[in-house]
Amino acid sequence: MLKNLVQDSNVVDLGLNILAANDKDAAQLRDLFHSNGVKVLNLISAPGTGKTELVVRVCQELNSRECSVGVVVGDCATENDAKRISRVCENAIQIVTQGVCHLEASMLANAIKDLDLSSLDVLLVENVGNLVCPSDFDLGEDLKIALLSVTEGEDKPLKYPDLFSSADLIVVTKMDLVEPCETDMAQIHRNINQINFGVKVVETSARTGVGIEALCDFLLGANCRNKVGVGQVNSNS
Ligand SMILES: Nc1nc2c(ncn2[C@@H]2O[C@H](COP(=O)(O)OP(=O)(O)OP(=O)(O)O)[C@@H](O)[C@H]2O)c(=O)[nH]1
Ligand SMILES: [Mg+2]
Repeated sequence: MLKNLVQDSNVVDLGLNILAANDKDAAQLRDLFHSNGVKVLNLISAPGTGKTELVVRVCQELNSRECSVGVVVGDCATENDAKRISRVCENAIQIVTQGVCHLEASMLANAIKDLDLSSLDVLLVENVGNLVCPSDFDLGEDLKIALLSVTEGEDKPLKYPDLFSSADLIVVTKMDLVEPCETDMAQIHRNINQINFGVKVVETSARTGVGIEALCDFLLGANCRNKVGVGQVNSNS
């Protein structure tokens, strides 16, 4: 029994050490992003929620507003997502985590080492598809964005409270599928509010384009720790 307890506390210590080391790396990244004036957005959701499709749409919208965008995307095993994104973004970098279920600040730092951050207005980070682990690992981002598709079930904010309660923004995806899936949108909003009262929610469909402009308006105008007034790129153009 005691042995088990000691083993358990060692595990806890190791976990805390990993998170503390990540927090240190993330603080350095945040300084780097701040000094280069780039707004960094960390997109987190279950596999298949529509992160990559949304990133593609957001890139297209931001390109049309003359914002300079970079993307870093994490995946356990493939480079598929970066290939998709590179059609609309010349700065698309894939991190293949070899099975690790989340991105860590050190992985992001390594991925962007050859990127000219000072030339970017926005850096989108698509995390590995997972509703649990990514939310523990700070990446030095300005906004943590949780995605929830209408196909996943209304209860996901309640089942994964760590992510949804710590998100600065929640993006509902695949709105074009509300009717065929008979999704109860009012219930989704009630569950989100229960877990993160008053959080900004944007409803989108990457398929139809619904909500993409509103999302980009929010992203550019949202309070930003790293750069004040990226939105001016839009309003002045
Ligand atoms: N109908 C519909 N399908 C969508 C939408 N967005 C994405 N999809 C589809 O959903 C599937 C998964 O989309 P992805 O963008 O690859 O999802 P993801 O969250 O990036 O997935 P992982 O990177 O594997 O975690 C693909 O078949 C997309 O075409 C949408 O708005 N509407
Ligand atoms: Mg993806």
